[in-house]
Amino acid sequence: MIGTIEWAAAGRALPDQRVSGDRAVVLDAGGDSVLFAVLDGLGHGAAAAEAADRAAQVLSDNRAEPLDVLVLLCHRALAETRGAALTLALFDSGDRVHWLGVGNVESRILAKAPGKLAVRATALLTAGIVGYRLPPNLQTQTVPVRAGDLLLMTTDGIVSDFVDTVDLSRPTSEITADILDGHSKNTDDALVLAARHRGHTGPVQ
Ligand SMILES: [Mn+2]
Repeated sequence: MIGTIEWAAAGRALPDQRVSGDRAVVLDAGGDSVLFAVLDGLGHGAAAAEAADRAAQVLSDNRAEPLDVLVLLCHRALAETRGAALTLALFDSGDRVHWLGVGNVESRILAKAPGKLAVRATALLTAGIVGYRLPPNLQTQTVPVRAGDLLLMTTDGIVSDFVDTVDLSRPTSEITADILDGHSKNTDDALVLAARHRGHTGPVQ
């Protein structure tokens, strides 16, 4: 738990590699806001991990900055690395998620709908590589969320056919473990992060 948010991440390196170039970052951003980030250093192995680690440090050091500023700071810091894909998702104190991504880390918000699961929102993917080439416009999207909604962020080592298999009633630790087990590729590092919004009114469990 961080603030009112239950979260978990599961990941693993490409088979035969010692380190993963995928990272999950979770930061208290102040003012009841929580910043989630998923990074995928280009390629795999130690050089990918170094790019991801540098970006994670920049986010930690500048966590209260607006999302587009964070992307620019990471871009600068990663100039001498091989670069990374990066998606940021900020839960604010007003039941909203703000997100911004460069490259192919996918983010979506799943919600309970009568009799089924609904995708409330999917983050736009913008082409680019942090550290090498940013898209011309860094446009943060804002999505309203309700208590119980689940944010899922996945690197491209996860096949996105997992969406229909998610059981929202289960803890995030089980949801992420299942997605990693059943939907990861053998050709890349893989990471999935899940965060469940508990809402800001009423008792927190
Ligand atoms: Mn990858």
